[in-house]
Amino acid sequence: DIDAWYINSSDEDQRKPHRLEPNKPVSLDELEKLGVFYRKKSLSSASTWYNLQTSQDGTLDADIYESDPELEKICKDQGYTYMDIITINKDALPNYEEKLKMFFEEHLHMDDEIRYILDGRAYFDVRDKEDRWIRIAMSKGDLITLPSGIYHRFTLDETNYTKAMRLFVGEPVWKAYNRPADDLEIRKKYLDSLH
Ligand code: KMT
Ligand code: NI
Repeated sequence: DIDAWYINSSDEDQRKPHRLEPNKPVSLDELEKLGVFYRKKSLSSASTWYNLQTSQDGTLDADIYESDPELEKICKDQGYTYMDIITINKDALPNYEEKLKMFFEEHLHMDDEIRYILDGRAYFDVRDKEDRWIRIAMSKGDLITLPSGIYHRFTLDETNYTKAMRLFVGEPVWKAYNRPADDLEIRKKYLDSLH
């Protein structure tokens, strides 16, 4: 019921699932221990949500994001004061190829990366404690928070299209620090938070 798995390191197209054989799924619990907040729209029931850090169980609806009381509540509770929308496909995004390449470079940020998928699909990859890649499948209605200091990357899947809301506490800072960024205080802080 959760779409996360360890990936192989083959050089094949980054947009492919890259599952191990046999598949090695990753649970919500394991993601939570990495500080990854993943609010997954249930595959089986539109009104059921798996939720990590809070006990909210309301229903987000990506079709009414402009006036969704549940989204408003999350923003209020979490202090998200900024939001914008990025459409990632060839026609909609200027410098498409270049940006996709940037997104797929392993990096970290000084702030949490918060994304709410409004349409389409995509993958976020995060490093676990042993430095292995975990791939998290995102689709319409899913919300994810990657903690500041975690190494991660982003890619479209084979459908080549996603539309995502980017949320931020305060003024957005998009700067990415490509790996290695181990000397940054935020990286040390993140590693400390793991135990
Ligand atoms: C990032 O910093 O990894 C991104 O912004 C990914 C693309 S936004 C869906
Ligand atoms: Ni990022």
